[in-house]
Amino acid sequence: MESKANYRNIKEVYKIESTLGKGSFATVKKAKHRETGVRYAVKVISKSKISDEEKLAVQMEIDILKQMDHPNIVKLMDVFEDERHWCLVMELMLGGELFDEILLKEHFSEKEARECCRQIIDAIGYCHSQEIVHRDIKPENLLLVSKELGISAVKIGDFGLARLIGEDSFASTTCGTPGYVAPEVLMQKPYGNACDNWSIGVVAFILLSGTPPFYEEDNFALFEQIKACKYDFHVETWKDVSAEAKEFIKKVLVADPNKRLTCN
Ligand code: 3AM
Repeated sequence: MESKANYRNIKEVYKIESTLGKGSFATVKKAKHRETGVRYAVKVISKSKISDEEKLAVQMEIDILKQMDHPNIVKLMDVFEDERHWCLVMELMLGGELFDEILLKEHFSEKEARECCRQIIDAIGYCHSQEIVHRDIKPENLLLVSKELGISAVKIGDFGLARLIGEDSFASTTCGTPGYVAPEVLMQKPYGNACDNWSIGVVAFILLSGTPPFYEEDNFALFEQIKACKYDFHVETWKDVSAEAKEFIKKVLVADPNKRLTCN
């Protein structure tokens, strides 16, 4: 732990401006670098609101983000820490979450969906090459560069559940978000990075059709559907989508992680 005397004060370097949004234990604010005038997003995490275990998770997220250097991953520029907070200075994403764009537009052209998925696949392929598994790919964690570019310029914006795993090692914690979680994660067996590729398949399915592949009000029923890999292409919603796009989905939404397409 750094001594108090070593704490750098974020307000000396950045002018903190409006609030961009709030998460469960973090607030994201807009900030301007006092010397360069460049604007950033600052994620302020209050230490008092989280458990010791969650503090370790934040430290893990920071360590992983510091290591990441990819055009489709929101760049962590700097970290300030004092007794009460962590402040993560990140690239500012002005387009909001892919999630809100999906709610607004319902579905997208195949060209837009392809460009968006290509960028997510590039970013996740990079994570996997660095032995990092993200474990929570979903539209809420995918941020858009600007409103103008829409879904064709996307970056991964949150690494809260990411873990380091080598090629031969596995994670075992059941986590993620119900509709996007891979069958092997639900089966409580050790799993590898292919769980991210499944979630990319779910996102691709939603972008192409405007509907989720797996949906049940009740989580138990939803998990049974996912484990059985039970989804179909409704004729009406998929009628304008190419055979190649459906083929892609069929190769990614595969229950056996060893038979699933990899990012490569
Ligand atoms: O509260 P909402 O959902 O509007 O999109 C993120 C979320 O917005 C936003 O901050 C809120 C809490 O996570 N956010 C996160 N990282 C961001 C970034 N790098 C960001 N907004 C802009 N740039």
